[in-house]
Amino acid sequence: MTAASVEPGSGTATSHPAGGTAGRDLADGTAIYQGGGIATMVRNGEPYGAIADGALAVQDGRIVWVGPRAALPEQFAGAPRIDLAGGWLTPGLIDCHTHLVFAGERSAEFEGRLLGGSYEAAARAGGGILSTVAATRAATETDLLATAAARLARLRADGVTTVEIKSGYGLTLADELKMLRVARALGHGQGVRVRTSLLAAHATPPEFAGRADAYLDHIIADILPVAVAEGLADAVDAFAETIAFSADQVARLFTAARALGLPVKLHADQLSDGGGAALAASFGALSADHLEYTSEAGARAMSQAGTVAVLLPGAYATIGAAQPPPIAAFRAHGVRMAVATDCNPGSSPMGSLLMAMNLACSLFRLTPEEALAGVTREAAAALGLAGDVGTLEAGRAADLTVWDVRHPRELAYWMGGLRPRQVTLGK
Ligand code: DI6
Ligand code: FE
Repeated sequence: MTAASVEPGSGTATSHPAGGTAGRDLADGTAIYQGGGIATMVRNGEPYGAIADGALAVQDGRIVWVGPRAALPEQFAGAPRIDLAGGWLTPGLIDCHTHLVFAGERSAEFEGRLLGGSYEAAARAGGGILSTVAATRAATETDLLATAAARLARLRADGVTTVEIKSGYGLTLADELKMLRVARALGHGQGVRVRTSLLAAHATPPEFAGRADAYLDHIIADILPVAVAEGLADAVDAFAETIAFSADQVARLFTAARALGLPVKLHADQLSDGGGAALAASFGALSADHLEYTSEAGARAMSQAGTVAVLLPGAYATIGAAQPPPIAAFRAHGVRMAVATDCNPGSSPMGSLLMAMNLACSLFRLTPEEALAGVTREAAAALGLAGDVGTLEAGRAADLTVWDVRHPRELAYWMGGLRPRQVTLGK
């Protein structure tokens, strides 16, 4: 671990307790975390980038120094201390794939699958995504904000400080913008960074039934440019699948997105191998997500493009998928792996990123270190935020989570019930 320092700033770091002891109000904007371990998640050869007896200095919401406590520079001698009390400090967690804004719920579909139905059959019968579209169109912005805020609060109580939120249950200009405005509003005042993705290409809406290409034209001509002009979309996403959009259609959308300067991401190879991973890679996508059916060639293409594999064990478990993503191929080709909740009412009604970590280990055989990297360093990369969050290094935002655990592997080990002692959003 290289220790580094920068010029002191001024201002106040905000602390947002998630139950337990509140963070100190840092009147002069400076504080030193010490008295425990620091899982920096920096790739420095140490598991978890760990510093067993570490110190981390925060000024004005940014990390300005990290290293062994014994090496803390003299300039911090008088700064207030925050005692880790033998616990561990990690980066704030990042949920890099959610559909957090939606109305209604689909427990009947869940029950139907357990009585013998399938996810695709429900979608083809007009249920599935389109039933949530109907409910979301009918909901007011106020109602959507209230229900999504409650879901976000649960994620935050898990230690999440950055969350990606997709549209995709509106599928008209007005309703997609409504969803994105709600997502943006969630980023104000709840102590969480929000990144938005326009997922208008999630399903073909009823008005365009049988005319997916015409709907694609509408997205490209009417929805995408307005979402960009209004500053509501940080990325463009699509669902490439036999029950959704073809590779050619996705390519058309991605070409338009890239022309407007937006990065892309893709729901790829979730239910079948449609070459989605390689398609995403060919557009330099930030991430390709799901990937249960991705081929070896797809993994290789992702590695070459630097496209992050976002693993979604909640959807895998809920749908009862036939095979897990090709983790061995991702490892062999050096593909970066993130882990997320995919929180949505159909395939992954999951309200805990810690649970997603646990399932990624149990169901996909990720190591606990890979799982923690998957919700910190690699999740940041999946959102294009790698320089700012996801690791504990000088110059990064002081998004910090304090855990009463003896080892960082415990974050993936407990099946529910673990909560951080303190969650802080930096600047
Ligand atoms: N794949 C998923 O897992 C979610 N969207 C997608 O493209 C599911 C969305 C839903 O079923 O409502
Ligand atoms: Fe999804």
